[in-house]
Amino acid sequence: MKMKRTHNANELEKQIGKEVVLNGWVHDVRVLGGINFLLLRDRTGKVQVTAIKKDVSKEILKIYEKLRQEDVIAVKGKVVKSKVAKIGIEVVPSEIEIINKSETPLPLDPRNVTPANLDTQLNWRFMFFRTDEARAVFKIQSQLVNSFRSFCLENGYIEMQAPAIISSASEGGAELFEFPYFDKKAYLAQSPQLYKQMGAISFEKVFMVMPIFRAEKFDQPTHLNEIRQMDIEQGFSDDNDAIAVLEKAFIYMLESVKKNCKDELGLLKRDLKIPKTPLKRMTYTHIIELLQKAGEKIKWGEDFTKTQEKMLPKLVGDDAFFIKDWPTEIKAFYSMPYEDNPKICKAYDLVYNGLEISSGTQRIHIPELLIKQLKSKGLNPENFKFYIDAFRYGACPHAGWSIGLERLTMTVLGKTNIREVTMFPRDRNRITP
Ligand code: AMO
Repeated sequence: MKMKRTHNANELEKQIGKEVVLNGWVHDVRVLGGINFLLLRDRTGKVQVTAIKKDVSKEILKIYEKLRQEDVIAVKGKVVKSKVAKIGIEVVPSEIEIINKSETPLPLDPRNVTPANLDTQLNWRFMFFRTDEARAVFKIQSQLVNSFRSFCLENGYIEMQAPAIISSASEGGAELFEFPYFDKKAYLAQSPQLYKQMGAISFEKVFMVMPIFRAEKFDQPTHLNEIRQMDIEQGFSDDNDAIAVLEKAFIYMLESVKKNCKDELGLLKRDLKIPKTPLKRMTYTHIIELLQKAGEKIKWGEDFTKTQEKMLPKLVGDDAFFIKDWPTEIKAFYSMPYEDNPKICKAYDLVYNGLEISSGTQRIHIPELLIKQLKSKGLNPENFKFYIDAFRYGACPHAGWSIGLERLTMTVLGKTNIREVTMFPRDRNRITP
């Protein structure tokens, strides 16, 4: 590579009349004879490089003939004002270097002239990343993760690093990926649950972002076998304290996307509305009544189907709301039951645009109660000894929650399949690329 970039495509406005070097890809090329165009793309945008036959060397014209979409190039040239180019600026080339040729035909057209179907997008992920749409989706996802981190750091949480190799289930036995670990069995973490609790009873306020793994066999547009969870856990807190923090974090993240990703939202034609706070706190029992009134066949004690979840915004009258006080039987073993009615527990979900994007509970910090709950779920307390014992030495009451990054991205962008907003989705049928 002879010519190193001096400017990005979006930095040319102040360079009119000057010579620059651009590095990037051939997004499009048109050789018309008298006048030849190429559209150079880099991570900041696209700029037209125009060669009029009478103004440029023969060599440049020969290179235009050779250029193909997605070739990697360097262009040296003068920045000039343009009446035809979209951004009002173009570059007249004095030298073009082909750094690396692309093969043809392309498996997918990054110009999106004919959009590829989802399977092709997933098979050719790196090529799909070159489309404007992918850039917008994943910039917004990056903003969501980073705003979660900023929220936590601004509010005094410590970032924890929880293990991905674990020795016992953290959410229930059925969905574990098991693998041999020297002379023992080990599992891929279903969540950082047990570890964030041990963090919170010592550091008080912790957060983490980590991949988690679920061996769920079904094939749903809302489920993957590997996702990223954004978790918080905090001491001296009950369910209502944790719900209040979840509300703040959620709104903070949406506002951050709205403020910092205007162009990306525009490109995706997404009018992101920030839900009004306080969000409604509905009880599980109330939601069951609403569903039953709407003609759904669901009994108290059952979880909602995804179709029923989709009906909820209309029934509740809001895009985002909490559902709290769930039946203890359908929530994880660590959920704190109400003292006066142990049939329900201090658990909560955040539903946004008809999908559960986050859930959490106040935790059981009393060892004997924890042992009882583990047994009632058919789990062996022996396998959880290190965790139960952690609550024997001054464990403060604590609560927390987890937001699924992919589900949040999906609902923020109004996408219908979680794979669209996952860089390299892992499901039952896909472990490549
Ligand atoms: P839960 O299992 O509800 O709770 O997960 C929390 C959030 O993670 C996301 N999520 C998923 N997204 C896509 N595909 C999946 N298979 C999948 N599984 C989970 C969802 C969900 O709301 N430890 C508790 C949280 C806590 O109590 O702090 C837990 O993991 O967005």
